[in-house]
Amino acid sequence: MSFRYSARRLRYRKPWSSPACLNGAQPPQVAPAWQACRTVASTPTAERVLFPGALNSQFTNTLAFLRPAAKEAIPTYRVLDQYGQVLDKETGVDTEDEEALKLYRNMVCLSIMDLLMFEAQRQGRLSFYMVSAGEEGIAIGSASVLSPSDVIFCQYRETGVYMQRGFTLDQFMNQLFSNAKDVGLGRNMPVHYGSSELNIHTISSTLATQIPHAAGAAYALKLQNQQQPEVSPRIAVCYFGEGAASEGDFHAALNIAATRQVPAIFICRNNGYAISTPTSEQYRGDGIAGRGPGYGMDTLRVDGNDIFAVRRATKEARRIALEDGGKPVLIEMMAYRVGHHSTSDDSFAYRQKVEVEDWKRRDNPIARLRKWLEGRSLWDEDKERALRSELRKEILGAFDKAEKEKKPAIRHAFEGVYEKLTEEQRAHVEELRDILERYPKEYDVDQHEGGLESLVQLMTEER
Ligand SMILES: Cc1ncc(C[n+]2csc(CCOP(=O)(O)OP(=O)(O)O)c2C)c(N)n1
Ligand SMILES: [Mg+2]
Repeated sequence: MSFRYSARRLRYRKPWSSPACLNGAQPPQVAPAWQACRTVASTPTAERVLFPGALNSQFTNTLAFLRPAAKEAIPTYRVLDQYGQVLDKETGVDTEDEEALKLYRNMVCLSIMDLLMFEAQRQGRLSFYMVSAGEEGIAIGSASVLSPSDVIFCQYRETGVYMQRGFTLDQFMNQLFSNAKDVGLGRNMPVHYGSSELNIHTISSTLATQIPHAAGAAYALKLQNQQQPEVSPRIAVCYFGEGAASEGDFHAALNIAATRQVPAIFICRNNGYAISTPTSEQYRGDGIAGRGPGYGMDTLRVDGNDIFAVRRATKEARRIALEDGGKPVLIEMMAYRVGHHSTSDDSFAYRQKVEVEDWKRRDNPIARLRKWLEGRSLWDEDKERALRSELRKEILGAFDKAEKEKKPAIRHAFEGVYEKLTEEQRAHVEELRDILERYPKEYDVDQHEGGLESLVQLMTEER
């Protein structure tokens, strides 16, 4: 009975119903299988399976398991070789010289800021910091080809995305010092930046939570793009490490993004480590890119040390992501985490110094772009020295200003959760005020904007 029903359904379905298709001819090129066919089953004479769960699979009498280990690894896309030479002279580099110089400036700026802030943490002037060393090209290159209206979700090692989008040195420093000018009101730990003006969601330490958020945002954008055809379409872009891709959230997010066909790019930074855990202990497949086809996603692996490859890949991914109203794309960007995981980590406890030194010497996104610039006579040692000294001054200027600012008003610790303070919160405010008044030597409230007065104000305003 069910067979007859299925056969009848097949007759009405074009082009899946064509005898050529059922007899094992080339699969039709029209609508993707998931759109064309939902509840069909096979006929006894068919050479292809039309089960709802595995569409268009050919029958075979060869017992052959898929053996991924016997397959070639997914290739890694490059535009430049490690000497800064263009590999395909005909296609060349689609980045103007001016633009390349700006990208170089931002990468150098990020690397100097990283060195200074890492040192500042060691001096006890900051509580925490995370560097991007070796991964500057991924963040800066990808952000440089997105639309400013695209919505971005970062992990925590994408400071370059913020920098490329226009987050200023003052804004970085205000957040790092948790001062009164921090747009996050001092509520987050350092490097957990956020910017609604730049369409970048605030970073959360909890790994992988940003991935389903991005899939959901992309679904909202898909609807918005459909409903507002007069507005330039937008996509969601999500960054995460290969370690975060071991979380359940990664799988749930990519699957929902694929089944809903949302306009999103998922950018995995594969830097070889999740703190002390090497990739060899995270997965057995071909990296993170190897998972893309499993979700039915267009997928690419890119050399993250090559900023031109990163840019071209991201640009093309954005085009694909907007195809047919939405199509998620996965890109795995390969780089090596040159620095320690964070200021709380000493990576030489779990990896050899020589391994890091080797990578530093072998390949680096900044050195590679510099070689290309030098090859075009756009750069030299004098320019390098001048740029470094100028940037160092700018960063230290912002650093000094931010360090001198007051801390945020204490009232911000209570506000912004409920529209009005709850009774319990009011009791907490009173309790805190009492403690701060009783122990003035332990708690220097004057370093906070408004001192104790901000709590008094909060209680009177709320009445
Ligand atoms: C849910 C969760 N589990 C564990 C941690 C602790 N943790 C913080 S960063 C990190 C490693 C993440 O590695 P990866 O995603 O590869 O990013 P990378 O640091 O290499 O840039 C871990 C395990 C966390 N923050 N959240
Ligand atoms: Mg990692």
